Amino acid sequence: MIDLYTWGTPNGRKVSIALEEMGFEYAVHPINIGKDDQFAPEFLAISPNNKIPAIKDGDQTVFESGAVLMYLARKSGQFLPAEGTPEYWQTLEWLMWQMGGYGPMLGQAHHFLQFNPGLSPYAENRYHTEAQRLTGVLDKQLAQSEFLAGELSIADFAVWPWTSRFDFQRIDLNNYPNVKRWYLELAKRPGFIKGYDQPASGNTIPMPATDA
Ligand SMILES: N[C@@H](CCC(=O)N[C@@H](CS)C(=O)NCC(=O)O)C(=O)O
Repeated sequence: MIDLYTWGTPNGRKVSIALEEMGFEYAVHPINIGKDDQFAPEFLAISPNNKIPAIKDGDQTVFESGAVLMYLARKSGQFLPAEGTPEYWQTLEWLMWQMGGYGPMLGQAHHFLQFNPGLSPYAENRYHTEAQRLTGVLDKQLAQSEFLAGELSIADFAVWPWTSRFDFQRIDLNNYPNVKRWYLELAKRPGFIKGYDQPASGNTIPMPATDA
């Protein structure tokens, strides 16, 4: 049994989706980041940067969602191709792209466009432009590949939950047909549906507007 410390955010959902898709049994420990649970000493002992998600597997703790996804892929032997193959490196490229760019930039887009609109036109423009650029990069990759790195992988688990916040980013997925195709295909999977709603509170996957 793996202990998952999480909240209903894109970074948290990456790991609950992975746990579902890999078929692990896990216990969810909600860390309400709106109520500062992430600063509790018991949680900081597992995740010293006071952020979800983190896991505990026996004596092993892992924080940082990219590291958690790699840990789970290795433990399950799934969703990360054999080490050293071109597909392995391609999976890590897109995982690092998410961890270093897509996630952090979209996180800022959420702050300025969704939570603090009107306060900083410069920041709103900067992060909206970056959200559009990054979604364009994703669209180009998905035009030539069903999933980010050939087969379904931890790279898709990392990126998809961020794409699902397209409304916060003021992104119309109809303008990115390959992203929309990939997003909707994954949204049908039971592992994504259940993993999206962790901690369980009745959250359903957002659907893009239908084409006019
Ligand atoms: N690089 C980290 C980012 C994690 C992160 O930003 N988590 C947010 C929720 S999505 C959080 O816990 N925020 C609480 C805080 O900053 O105090 C990861 O990928 O695990």
